[in-house]
Amino acid sequence: MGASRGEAFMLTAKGEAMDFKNLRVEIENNIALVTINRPEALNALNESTLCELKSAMAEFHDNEAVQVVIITGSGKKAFVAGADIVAMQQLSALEARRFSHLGHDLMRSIETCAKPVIAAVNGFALGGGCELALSCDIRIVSENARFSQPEVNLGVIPGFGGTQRLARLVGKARALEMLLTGDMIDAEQAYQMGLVNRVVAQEALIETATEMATKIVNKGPYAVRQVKETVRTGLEMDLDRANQYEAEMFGLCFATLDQKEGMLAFLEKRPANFIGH
Ligand code: DAK
Repeated sequence: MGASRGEAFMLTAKGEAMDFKNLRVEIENNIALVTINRPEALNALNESTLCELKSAMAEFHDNEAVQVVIITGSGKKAFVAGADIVAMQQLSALEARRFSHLGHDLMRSIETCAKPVIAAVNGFALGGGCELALSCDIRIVSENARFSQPEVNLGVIPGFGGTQRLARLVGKARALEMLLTGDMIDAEQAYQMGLVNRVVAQEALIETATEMATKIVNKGPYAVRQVKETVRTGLEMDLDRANQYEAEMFGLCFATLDQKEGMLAFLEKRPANFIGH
């Protein structure tokens, strides 16, 4: 695998080129930086962008050259200004359901991707853009980031999981306030309510996301995968079953060479050389 920064395509684990119309994918030091690139529509998500993101996530899930994914938007104004209203305007009920399923599949593929996914939110994250950020594991945002679920202004409800993930992340009352009023909140408000992890200056956004990604890349890849999987799966269970699940996952770590290497390296006072299994 070998696409480098600046190339508008990536190579799959099988060495095939993946060309994207609406995305830039740059891979360096085991970090994939995905930039949604539809500046003329403030990076709004149309069907082909959703499909391209889904293909990219499927590839990252399997490709060992990618250990962390960062998703951002092109330009300085918008992460993603929503699902594409031009594309949605004429949808029939059946087509809208299909569009919604496509969005749901993408968001779930981000949430269940074996690699951590960081949203680097560089401006408006509205509607589908907010939902995209919500499906990521960590949200680092610039000071000009703005979040809202404005679907009620358009006579619809969120269709990519916003009614569910927002309430799970920030609680029912805060989620309902955003969903019912469609009001926009700024980066600081989003930070205060636990919607985002960190607020940084716009010029420092990708650098901060890359620093965090690098930190994660240097940990044991098997353990990183299991942390994400165990937190996600555990949150969908009651506490007793979740703790049981954690015990199973903890036990499995001791079947890996990474556990032996990690603990030996600590005792030998040297950095660990993890191999990912
Ligand atoms: N879709 C398509 N084009 C968009 C867009 C969007 N979401 N947002 C912006 N654009 C386009 C604008 O139309 C404009 O295009 P031109 O007129 O230049 O051709 C260009 O981007 C620049 O935008 P503005 O001129 O409006 O820029 P401003 O700085 O004045 O305003 C803004 C920026 C982000 C505040 C404004 O553009 C805005 O309010 N945009 C719409 C935001 C929004 O409502 N987003 C939520 C979309 S609804 C479902 C599936 C999914 C969903 C719901 C249901 N089912 C299938 C059931 C999800 C819904 C949404 O995401």
